[in-house]
Amino acid sequence: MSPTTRVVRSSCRGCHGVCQVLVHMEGDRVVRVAGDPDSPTSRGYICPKGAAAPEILYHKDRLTHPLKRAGMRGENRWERISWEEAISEITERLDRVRWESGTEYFALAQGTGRPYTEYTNRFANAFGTPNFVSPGHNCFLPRVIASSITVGALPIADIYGFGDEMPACVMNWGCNHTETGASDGMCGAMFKRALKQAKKVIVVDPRRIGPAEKADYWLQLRPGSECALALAMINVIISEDLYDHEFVEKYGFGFDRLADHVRSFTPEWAAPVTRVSASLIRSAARTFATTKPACIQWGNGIDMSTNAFQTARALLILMGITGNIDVPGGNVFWVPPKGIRPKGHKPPDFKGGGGQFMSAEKKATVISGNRFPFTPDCHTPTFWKSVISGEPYRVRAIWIVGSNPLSTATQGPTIERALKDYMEYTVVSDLFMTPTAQLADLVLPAAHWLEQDDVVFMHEVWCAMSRKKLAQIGEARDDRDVILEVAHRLGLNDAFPWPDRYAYLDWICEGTGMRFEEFKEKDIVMGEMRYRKHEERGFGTPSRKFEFYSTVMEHAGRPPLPVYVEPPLSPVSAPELARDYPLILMTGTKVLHYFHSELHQIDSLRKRHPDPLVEINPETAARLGISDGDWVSVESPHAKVRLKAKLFDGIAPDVVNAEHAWWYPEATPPDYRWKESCVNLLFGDDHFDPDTGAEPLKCYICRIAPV
Ligand SMILES: Nc1nc2c(c(=O)[nH]1)N[C@H]1C(S)=C(S)[C@@H](COP(=O)(O)OP(=O)(O)OC[C@H]3O[C@@H](n4cnc5c(=O)[nH]c(N)nc54)[C@H](O)[C@@H]3O)O[C@H]1N2
Ligand SMILES: Nc1nc2c(c(=O)[nH]1)N[C@H]1C(S)=C(S)[C@@H](COP(=O)(O)OP(=O)(O)OC[C@H]3O[C@@H](n4cnc5c(=O)[nH]c(N)nc54)[C@H](O)[C@@H]3O)O[C@H]1N2
Ligand code: SF4
Ligand SMILES: [Mo]
Repeated sequence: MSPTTRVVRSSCRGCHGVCQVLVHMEGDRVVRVAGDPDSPTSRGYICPKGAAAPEILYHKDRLTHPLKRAGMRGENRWERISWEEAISEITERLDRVRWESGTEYFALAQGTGRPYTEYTNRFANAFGTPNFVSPGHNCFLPRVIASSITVGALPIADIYGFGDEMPACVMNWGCNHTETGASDGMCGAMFKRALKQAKKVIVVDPRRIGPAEKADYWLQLRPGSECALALAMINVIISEDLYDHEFVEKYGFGFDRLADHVRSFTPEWAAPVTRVSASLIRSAARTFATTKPACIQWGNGIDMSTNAFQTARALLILMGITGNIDVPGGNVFWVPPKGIRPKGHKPPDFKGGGGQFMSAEKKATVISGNRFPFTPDCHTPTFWKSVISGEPYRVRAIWIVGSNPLSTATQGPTIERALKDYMEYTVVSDLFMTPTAQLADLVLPAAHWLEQDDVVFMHEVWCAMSRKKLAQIGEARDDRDVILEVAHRLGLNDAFPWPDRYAYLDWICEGTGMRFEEFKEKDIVMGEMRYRKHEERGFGTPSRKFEFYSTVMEHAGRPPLPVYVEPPLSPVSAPELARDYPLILMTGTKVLHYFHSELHQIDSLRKRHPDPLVEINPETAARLGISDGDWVSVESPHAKVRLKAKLFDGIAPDVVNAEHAWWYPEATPPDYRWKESCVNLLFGDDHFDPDTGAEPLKCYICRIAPV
C-alpha cells in the first residue's frame, strides 16, 4: 500500500447490492475495491462486478453531461447542454403534458430496483401518473404480492443465524443465488455458507447449477412445471401426515380445503408433467417436511412463467404447512434496524396527490394493469403497444431512469418504433449510452455508486448501511437530485418536502438519533431479530392467518387454491408447433460477470465472458452438428438470433438455456447491433400470467441450427 493510500468502508452497488467493501483511494482516485472481511452482511466476499467498480467508474464511455438530441431521432447527433437547460426543458415539457392532456399522459419507466426506486415511485405518484413501467411483472413482484396476500409480507431464507440456528434443510428453487452474487437484499456468498452447513440440500432447477452438484436431491424438472411439483409435494406432506399440526390449526386459514384440493395431485400425477420421478418427489417432500428448520430460497425461475403467481402461492404453502414461517432457520420476516424509515413512508406534510392517495379515478387510467388483478403497475408489454396503437390512449412523454428495455424487455422492435415514431418526448437517465438512450430526446448522465452518499436500505432487510461519495465524474448527478429538482419545479413539494437529498438522508435516519453524517461514520446499523411475531399479532392478511386458501384471490375471482397451468407453448400444449420448434427455451439465467445489459463494455469482465452463450446438451449438439464454441442460430416462431454454443450435460437434451440482454457497446451506434443476439426478440406478446402479467421467459420453444 503506498503511503498516500487510504481505505474507506462503503457498500457496493454493482448489483442489487448488499456487500460491504473497502474502497482504496490514492489521493482523490479510487484505485481498488475489495471485500470487507469485517462485514456482517458479506464477510469479505466480493464478486468480479464489484471488483471492477473503479474500471466502470472511470470508463471512457461514461456519460458526463446532459445531451440534447441534435439530429433526427436515433441519428446519434447530440448537443451538450447544461443541467439548468436540461431541467428547465423537462419541467416545461411535463408541465405542458399534464395541463394539455392529463397527468396519466406521462409515464415513468425504470428497470430493476435501484437506490432511486423510492424517488421514481414518489415522483410518478405525486405527478399523478399510474403508468409506472418496469420489469416487475417478470421479476420479484409475483413473489412479493403472492406473499403479501398469503402471509402479509415476503418471507426470506434465514441464513445469517441470528436465532442461533441455521437452516438444517435448504430447498433452492429456481434461484441461482450462488452465481448471481447478491439479489433481493441477500448476499450469495452467505447463501453458499448456509448450503454448506445444511444437513440436507434440495435443488429444484432444470439445470445442474452449482449447489446441485453436492445436493442430496436435484429435481431436474421440466421448465415451467414447478407448480405441479409443488402441489405434489404438498400432497405428500399432507397425506403422510408430515405437516405441522400446531401451526396449521392455530395460524392457518383454509387448510381443510387445501387438503381436499391437493388430494388428486399425487406424485404419480406430477411425474409425467414435471419429468421428476414419483419416488424422488416423495423423498424430497419427506426430507423437506421432516428436517427442521427448513427454508426455501426462491428466485426468478418462479416469476417468469404464465403460472408464476400460483407457483409462488404453492411454495408459500410449503413453507406454511411445515411450520417453517418466522422460526430460526426457516423463512422469516426481517426486523429492520430501529429508526430507519421504510421506503414509501409518508413525509411530514404530505397531503395527498400520490401513492395510496392517488384517486381511484386516476388509478383506473393505468394502461392494462387492471387486466391483471395482482400487478400494481401498468403492464409493460401492453404499455409499449399502446404507444403505437393509441389504445386506450397514447402517452406523450416518458422518463426512463436506469433501464434499457430494448435489450431487457420483450417486444424490442415495438419499443423501438414507439420511441422513434410515436413518443413525443423521451428522457433517459443512464451511466452509459445504450440502444434505448439513442432514441431519446434528452440523455442525462447518472452517478455511479462510488459517486453517491446514501443510506442503503432498499430491500428493507435486517440492516442499513452507508455508502459514500468518493468520486465525481464530469457532471454526472445522483438520479435523486435530478428527480427532486424537477419535482420542486413542478410544485410537487408535498411528496418531496426536503430542500435537498441530504435533508432527505437525514430524514431517513432521523429515528436513530443520528444525522446522515454521523450515520455515515457508523457504516452499518442492525435490527434486533425477533422470531414468531405472528404469535403476538397474527399475519397481515384479511383473516390475520396464513391463508392456505386465499380470500383475496377469491374476491378477485381467481383460484383461491393453487392450480397448475401448462406453459402456453410447450411440447404438451402446442405439439404441432413443437414439431418445428422441438427445444424448450429458458432465457436470462443471470451470469456472474454482467448485470443484465450492463457492463459488456468493461474489458476485464468482457475478457472473461466475451460472447453470448446458449447452453446445449452435448447429445443434442452432436445430433445437430454443433461443437462447443460454434455460433448457432436460436429461432422461435417470432425471430431468430445468434449466440455461441456452450455444451453442458447438466441440462436435458430437449432444453436449452440462452443468455439475455446482450448488445455490443463496441459496435457502431445508434443500434450497437442490439438485435443480433437479443433473445428477448424470440417472445410473442400473447401469453401472460393471468394474475400478474408475467411472461414465459423461462419456458418457451425454439429450434437451433449451426450458422
Ligand atoms: N429473457 C429474459 N429477459 C429478462 C430477464 C430474464 O431472466 N430473461 N430478467 C429480467 C429481470 S429480472 C430484470 S430486473 C430486467 C432488468 O432490466 P433493466 O433494468 O432494463 O436492465 P439493465 O441492463 O440493468 O438496464 C439498466 C440500465 O440502467 C443503467 N443504470 C445502472 N445503474 C444506474 C443508476 O444508478 N442510475 C441510472 N440512471 N441508470 C443506471 C445501466 O447502465 C443500464 O443501461 O431484465 C429482465 N429481462
Ligand atoms: N451477476 C448478476 N447478478 C444479478 C443479476 C444479474 O443480471 N447479474 N440480476 C439481479 C436481478 S434483477 C435478479 S431478479 C436476480 C435474479 O436471480 P435468480 O433468482 O437467481 O434468477 P435467474 O438467474 O434468472 O434464474 C435462477 C434459476 O432459475 C432456473 N430456472 C429457469 N427456469 C426454471 C423453471 O421453470 N423452474 C425452476 N424451478 N427453475 C428454473 C435457472 O436455471 C436458474 O438457475 O439476480 C440479481 N443479481
Ligand atoms: S455481489 Fe453485488 S454487491 Fe456484492 S460485490 Fe458483487 S456486485 Fe457488489
Ligand atoms: Mo430482476
